[in-house]
Amino acid sequence: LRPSLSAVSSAALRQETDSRPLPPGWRSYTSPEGLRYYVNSCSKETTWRHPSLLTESPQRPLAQQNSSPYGKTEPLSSQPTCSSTQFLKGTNMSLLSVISVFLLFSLQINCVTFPLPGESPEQQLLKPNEWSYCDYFWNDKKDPQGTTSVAGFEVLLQKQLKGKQMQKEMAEFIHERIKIEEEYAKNLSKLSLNPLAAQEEGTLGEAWTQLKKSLHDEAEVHLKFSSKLHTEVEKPLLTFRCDNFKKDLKKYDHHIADLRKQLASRYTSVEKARKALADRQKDLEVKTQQLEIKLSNKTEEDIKKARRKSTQAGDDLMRCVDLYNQTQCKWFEEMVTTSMELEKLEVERIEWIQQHLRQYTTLRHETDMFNQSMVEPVDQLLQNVDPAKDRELWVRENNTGDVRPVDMDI
Ligand SMILES: *[C@@H]1O[C@H](CO)[C@@H](O)[C@H](O)[C@H]1NC(C)=O
Ligand SMILES: *[C@@H]1O[C@H](CO)[C@@H](O)[C@H](O)[C@H]1NC(C)=O
Ligand SMILES: *[C@@H]1O[C@H](CO)[C@@H](O)[C@H](O)[C@H]1NC(C)=O
Ligand SMILES: *[C@@H]1O[C@H](CO)[C@@H](O)[C@H](O)[C@H]1NC(C)=O
Ligand SMILES: CC(=O)N[C@H]1CO[C@H](CO)[C@@H](O)[C@@H]1O
Repeated sequence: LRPSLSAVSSAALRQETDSRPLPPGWRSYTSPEGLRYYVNSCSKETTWRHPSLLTESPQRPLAQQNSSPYGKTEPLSSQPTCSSTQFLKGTNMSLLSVISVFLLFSLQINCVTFPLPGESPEQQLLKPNEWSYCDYFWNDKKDPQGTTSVAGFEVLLQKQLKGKQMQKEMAEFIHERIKIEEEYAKNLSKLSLNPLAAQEEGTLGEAWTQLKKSLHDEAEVHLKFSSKLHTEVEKPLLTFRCDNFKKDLKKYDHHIADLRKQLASRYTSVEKARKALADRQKDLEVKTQQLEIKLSNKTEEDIKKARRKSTQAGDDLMRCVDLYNQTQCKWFEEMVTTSMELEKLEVERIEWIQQHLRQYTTLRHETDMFNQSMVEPVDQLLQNVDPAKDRELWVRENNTGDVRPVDMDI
């Protein structure tokens, strides 16, 4: 939509050809009707009048992002302005031309108003260099078939739900790991009680006995490992955010979705009001023309009435845009605070999991080291195995006499 001609002051028409140099920060553009208007990219002012004619405009307070309902948030590098329309504030343009420029500069996608690329001052990221959630999910995302679209916020929520699921699956995985360890321990201690070769004797017998005993100790170590895995890894992974997490997400979801719905309904009102204004303006135009060519004997009164109705329609549109604006601003603010909250939650989740997986490797490492103490005695006894000594021992106990036979006397 273009600015309607009737909205442009005649002053603007006169200044169309103004060729005086522009003060610093100002650039001039041409509307589709060929009218010149001016934009100051620093102060974000827009005007139809040559900026050298403007008296210094008062400093406008920018929307401040001071408190978040979800707790402390990081300071944002640039002031979050609700939308491109904010920079129209404080200019001395007529109401209708404000709306016109608002429409000229912007682009509506799914009822959200975005600045036209290249038409308005560059937007700064709220948190530059951080790839923050609050900067990158303003658009809706089309699914691959292009049939339905998902709100950017929805994408963030899906990430949260997936993260929750991954955390649950990791706990399950650790549980399986624990089961292997427990079964292994059970098998080891069962085997250590096995009577096989219990009757081996001597130094070899001692080493063998120690080896069997070591299996039992080893089993203990694995049992300890499995129980530590349970309390120090599995349980924390399982219980992290188990109570209200999904409910909280739903709350965020409903809140943002409600604002979007409100925005859509206000957008519809704007569209209606815009159409009504166009109709009124056309009516006024027709009546004026009719009077001029004396097609009808419409009186001045009729024209006045039509003009009044047109002005009223303009006011209506203004009011609708303002309401739309307010809702979009609210949505914007909630998007920023909530997406930053989700960002914080994700950082916490990742750090929590990292911490507990580290605990896993520490425990695992400890279990590996156990062997020293368990196997060392076995090693020692094996070193002491001495066939000669064993023979001596055995012979001592089981000999059947060392007196050898001699020749028979006659
Ligand atoms: C434990 O022993 C059983 C057979 O008694 C075997 O099927 C299983 O795989 C063993 N488990 C481990 C972890 O060694
Ligand atoms: C002009 O007004 C007169 C009465 O004042 C009426 O009789 C006539 O029909 C009107 N003409 C038109 C074209 O409306
Ligand atoms: C847009 O909204 C802001 C407040 O949310 C308001 O001050 C401004 O005048 C609105 N602009 C229009 C064109 O209604
Ligand atoms: C050897 O002597 C020991 C101790 O007296 C005894 O327990 C063992 O049964 C004997 N072995 C044989 C093969 O007789
Ligand atoms: C898990 C475990 O029992 N590790 C042991 C490994 O062996 C050293 C001594 O060599 C013990 O101090 C550890 O407790």
